[in-house]
Amino acid sequence: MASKDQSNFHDFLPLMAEKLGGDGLIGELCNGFRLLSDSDKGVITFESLKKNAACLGLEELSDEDLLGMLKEGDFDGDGALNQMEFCVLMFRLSPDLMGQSLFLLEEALLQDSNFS
Ligand SMILES: [Ca+2]
Repeated sequence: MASKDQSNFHDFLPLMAEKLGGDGLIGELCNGFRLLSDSDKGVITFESLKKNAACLGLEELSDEDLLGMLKEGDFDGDGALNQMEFCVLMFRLSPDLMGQSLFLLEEALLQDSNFS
């Protein structure tokens, strides 16, 4: 994993949350999802993640890290991350943020009744 002086999305999220507030953060996460996803399929696949990770400054992550992210976030087991899986994963990867903004995440989850 990245060492302390490299920018890392784990560390980046709480800062974003502070700056943007909850709604802004969800918006940013959705933007992140759009950047990373396969525009044809509308989900994040390993291929789209690998291709687009550099856009988010994640080029330091190895194939193994990327696959780990996918596995970790993939709740329904289809091998890809949909938008809500991605947002949940980002929150889970960032425990500090989780504490601050859990209610916002729950709100977002409630709004997406298709999420199961
Ligand atoms: Ca999935």
